[in-house]
Amino acid sequence: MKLSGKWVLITGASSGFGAAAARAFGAAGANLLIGARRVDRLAETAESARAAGAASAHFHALDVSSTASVQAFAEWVKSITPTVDVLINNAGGAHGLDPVSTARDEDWEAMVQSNFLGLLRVTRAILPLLPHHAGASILNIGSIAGHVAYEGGAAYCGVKAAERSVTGALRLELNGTGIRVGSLDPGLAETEFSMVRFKGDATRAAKVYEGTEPLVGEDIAETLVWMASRPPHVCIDEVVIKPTDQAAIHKLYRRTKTA
Ligand code: NDP
Ligand code: 8X3
Repeated sequence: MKLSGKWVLITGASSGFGAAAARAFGAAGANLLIGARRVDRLAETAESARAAGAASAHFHALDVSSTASVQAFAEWVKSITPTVDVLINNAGGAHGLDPVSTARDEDWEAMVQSNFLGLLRVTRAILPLLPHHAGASILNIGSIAGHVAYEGGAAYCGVKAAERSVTGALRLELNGTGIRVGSLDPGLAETEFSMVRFKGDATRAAKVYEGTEPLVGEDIAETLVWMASRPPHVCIDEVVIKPTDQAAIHKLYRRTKTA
C-alpha cells in the first residue's frame, strides 16, 4: 500500500522511535499528525519530517496519561482530517529499575498510565477515524520486555505484556473491518529511554549501551513503514526486532576495550 498522501498519527514523536518514524513516514510522502508533551521537540520533529518529504506535518500537545488531553488531541486531529490511515501507539517508556520490594508507586503509575492506559485511550479516541477496508493500520510499540520478564522490570514488563493483550483483543474486535492491528516489539535500542528510566542519570544510562551495538530509532522506523505499507489483505501481527548483539533479553554481547 502506498503511504504517499496517507494520514499517519504518531504518539510520542518528540524523541526516539516516534521522531524517527515521523521522518521515515515523511520520506514516504505521508501527512503527519504527531503528539507528545514536549511541544518544542515536536516542532523540531515536524520540521525534520517536512525536510524529509512529508506532504504535511502537524503537531499538538498530548499527554496520553490524561483522558482530557487525549480527547482534546482527537478534536484537534478531526479539525485537520476526517480520516487517519495509520495510528502508531508509541508513547511510553520505563521509570526506574527497582525490585518490587522497593519500587515506588509513582513509577508504577507513570508506566501504567502511559504504556497501557494511554494506548487504550488514544486507540478509543482515534478508532472512529480509521477507514474500513482501505488498508488502515494500528501499530503498537511493545517490547521484548513483554515476552520475557527481568529483575527490576516487574511493572514495565507487565505493561508491555499488557500491550500484547490489547493488540490481540483489538485484532479480534476489528475482525471484518479491514483494519490491521500489529505489534512491533524491540529489544535494546539507544534513544532517550534509559535517560528517562534512570531519571536523567546520564552515566547510568550510557552504561546500558556500553560495548554493544544497540538498535537505533531508524531501525524501528523503517520496520513500521514496512508494516504499514503491506498490501491491505496482509496483516503483520507481530515483529520482534533485537540487536544482533542481543541473543536473548539477558544475553547481550559487550566488546571489552583494548587500550
Ligand atoms: P524515548 O524516551 O526517546 O521516547 C519516548 C516518547 O514517548 C517521547 O516522545 C515521550 O514524549 C513520549 N511519552 C512518554 N510519556 C508520554 C505521555 N504521558 N504522553 C505523551 N507522550 C509520552 O524512548 P523510545 O523512543 O525508546 O520509546 C518509545 C517506545 O518504545 C516506548 O513505548 C518504549 O517503552 C518502547 N521501547 C523502547 C525500547 C528501547 O530500548 N529504547 C525497546 C522496546 C520498546 P514526551 O516526554 O515529550 O511526552
Ligand atoms: C525496552 C527494552 O529490555 O530495556 O523495552 O526492557 S528493555
